[in-house]
Amino acid sequence: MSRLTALALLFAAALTLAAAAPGSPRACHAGYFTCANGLCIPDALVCDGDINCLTGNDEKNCTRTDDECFPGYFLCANGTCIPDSLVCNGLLNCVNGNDELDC
Ligand SMILES: [Ca+2]
Ligand SMILES: [Ca+2]
Repeated sequence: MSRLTALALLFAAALTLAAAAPGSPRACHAGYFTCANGLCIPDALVCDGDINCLTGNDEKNCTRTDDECFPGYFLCANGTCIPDSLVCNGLLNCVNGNDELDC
């Protein structure tokens, strides 16, 4: 590899790094979630069932696992929560129907 090629590669790498820094969304402090409009809300308000970001994106892409449904709610296999009263009621309320399994 010639010295010129090495310099060109270094220059390209520097450009790539520089391009990644600006334009990235403004980060909130640790423990805070960044709303799409740049507002910061405490992590505890993310996926709590109430919309706290004006944009509502704190309640989007909420993938719940295990026992993360509110008390009195059943966790579907796709991560949504349905009221316990809908479990084993003869109707499929979870997308994949797992509320009607093991009845
Ligand atoms: Ca929320
Ligand atoms: Ca059901």
